[in-house]
Amino acid sequence: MPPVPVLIRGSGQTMKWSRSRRLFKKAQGLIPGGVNSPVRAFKAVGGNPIFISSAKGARVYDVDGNAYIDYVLSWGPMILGHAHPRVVRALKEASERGTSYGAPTEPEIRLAELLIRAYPSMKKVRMVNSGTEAAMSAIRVARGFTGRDGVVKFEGCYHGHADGLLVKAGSGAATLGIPDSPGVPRSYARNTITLPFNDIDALREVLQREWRGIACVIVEPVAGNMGCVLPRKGFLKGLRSLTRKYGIVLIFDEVMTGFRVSYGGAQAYYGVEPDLTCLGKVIGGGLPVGAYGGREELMSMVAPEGPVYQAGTLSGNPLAMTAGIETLKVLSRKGAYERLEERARALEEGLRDASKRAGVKTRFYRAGSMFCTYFTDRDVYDFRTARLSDTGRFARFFTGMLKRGINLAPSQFEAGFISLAHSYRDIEKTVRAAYEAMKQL
Ligand code: KE4
Repeated sequence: MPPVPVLIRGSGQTMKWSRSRRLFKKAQGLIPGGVNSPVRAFKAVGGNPIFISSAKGARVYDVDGNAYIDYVLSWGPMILGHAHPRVVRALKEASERGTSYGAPTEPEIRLAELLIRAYPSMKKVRMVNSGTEAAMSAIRVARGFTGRDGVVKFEGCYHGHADGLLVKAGSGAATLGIPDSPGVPRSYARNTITLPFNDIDALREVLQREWRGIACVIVEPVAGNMGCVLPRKGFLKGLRSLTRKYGIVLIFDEVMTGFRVSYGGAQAYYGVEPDLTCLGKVIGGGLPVGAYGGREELMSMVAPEGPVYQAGTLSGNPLAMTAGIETLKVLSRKGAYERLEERARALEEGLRDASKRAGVKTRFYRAGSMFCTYFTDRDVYDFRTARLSDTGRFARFFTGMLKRGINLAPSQFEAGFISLAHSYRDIEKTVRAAYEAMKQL
């Protein structure tokens, strides 16, 4: 049993973080930046990250005994809430049968069936161990299938850290990418064209000129890595018709939106079918997982059926499959998404009202149970407009919420998430904390 956590102490003034501070100092001597993924280091919001010791339902508990209502949810996977009894029980039973065999297992078939049933655009699916692997592999399949090298992505969309995707828009009309990180060879970056999200005219113009060299267009159908940016009416349908016209593979990166914006992801939510889909997060129930799948003629390219090589020691790991299967079984129950929608709507209405009463200009965007509050008085529809948000104000808001026992994503350019475990009381507490934190901005 996790340590019995101390309840949220008052309005937050008594919140102590001394053990987290000590652990962070120690971690920094052993792990780059003290974390195993950069955003966790709180660099965008200042201060030291809180070290989590346990989690249950809608709450996480830090090593100093503080409790927080959690809207990070491990960056999306914990849609049932933390340590769901059904998932924990199944994992315990599975781990007693061994944790990995390096051989095919029945749970891989069961999860593949659940994914293919939920995503009719996927006729076959391959399990991998992260969203990065899913996106990297899907792009390789698109290149193998088309014999072309070029990739089009959109500014502010993140598809994992494969070299060819750590690319920013080239200067001027060239549009050819330039590396967005040291270590990415220019030769890789040159194959990637980066365009503004939601700008279908820019895509039309580039494809008219460059289509012969473009293997795929990859997009987050709802962009969750620059906050939460919704596709404009016609954008996704425009991607679909332009890519079809030029024989270009359309890849929906639904690592975040899959089973999040609806059980069938953004493609069901917006009614646009891609050629390949990347999944992750929710489908592993909190264990390392990714998947990519799509049209038969594309997926039959994948080794050992076809010539496009891709492999993984722990791909289809029985524990990750088990956690994923149990998570999707709970999500497929009648009323699950209505419950998520009701709570997400209550949070949206509450936060909009809190910012109005506090006299703070914000823009709130939501797709299903993923959302973002920007500190700006202008509409946000791409990376340029997202960056107009006052990140200093966001940082102060983030800290004010943390002190009041609310754990938000430590960056203005991340999405927040709600789980089935969040109660109306949790939402009320969150809205009250938001009003108090905004008043102090
Ligand atoms: P991973 O390799 O982190 O499993 O997945 C990469 C990825 C791919 N596609 C989308 C749409 C994603 O959102 C992600 C990862 N999301 C971030 C959150 N912004 C993970 C958090 C982190 O990097 O620590």
